[in-house]
Amino acid sequence: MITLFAAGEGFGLPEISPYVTKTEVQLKMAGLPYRKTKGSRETAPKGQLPWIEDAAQAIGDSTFIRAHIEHKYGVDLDTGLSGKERAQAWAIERMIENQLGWVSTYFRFLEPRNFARGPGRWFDQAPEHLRDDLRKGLLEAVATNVRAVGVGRHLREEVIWLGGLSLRALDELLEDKAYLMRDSHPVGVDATAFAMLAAMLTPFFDSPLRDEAERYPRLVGYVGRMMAEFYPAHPWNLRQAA
Ligand SMILES: N[C@@H](CCC(=O)N[C@@H](CS)C(=O)NCC(=O)O)C(=O)O
Repeated sequence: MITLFAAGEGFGLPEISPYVTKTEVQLKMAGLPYRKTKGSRETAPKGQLPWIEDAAQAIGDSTFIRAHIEHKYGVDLDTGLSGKERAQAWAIERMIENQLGWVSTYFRFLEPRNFARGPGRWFDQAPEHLRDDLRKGLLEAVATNVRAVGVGRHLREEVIWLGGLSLRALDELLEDKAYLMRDSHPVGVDATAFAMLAAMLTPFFDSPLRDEAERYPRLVGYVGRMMAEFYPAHPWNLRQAA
């Protein structure tokens, strides 16, 4: 059976990492049995989560994991899509991961209140004399990455604006359909979009990006729909129903 190495539940989400969420939803879409366990970046093949182990084969990175499961198990997560639609789905996924993901990281890590409430707590169980250095090290590493991809070079207001452009694009692409590419069923990119939008919409973090996302009821409804479908037992669904 496939083992999915994950970050685990947290931050009001079924899974802290949007990339793990993407992979988990894609495993569910493929109907493949898997077991999920907490993974560490230190043992991950590419130094990041998610990674999977499948019959002694270790595969890192959500996109390579998708390619592996589609190839090995003869699954097509974009079934029914034309070549052009597959290209569009890929472009949408790149926007989400390579742009919106960094904007989301900016607000999750670089807003001091959110860091203190979220990622800063990961070291609560570490020896007390190491905690501050561990927190500082993580923050510096993430800030370096966010700056390296360009997002961290902008003013906070500009980062909000950039995130808003992608949210508006997603809303326009979704239109009144149930899912991004098809009204009838979700495809591979829906796992990515759901994962990143849920990470932004979680009420756990107070963020101007969440405010931006909440301006799009169609996106909020979409996340609720995907959550109900793929994580029916998660408390998010009770909130939606209330
Ligand atoms: N391209 C990767 C991105 C994965 C990723 O950014 N994972 C984060 C967790 S959300 C991580 O492990 N970060 C630690 C690091 O980069 O050192 C994928 O699609 O799997």
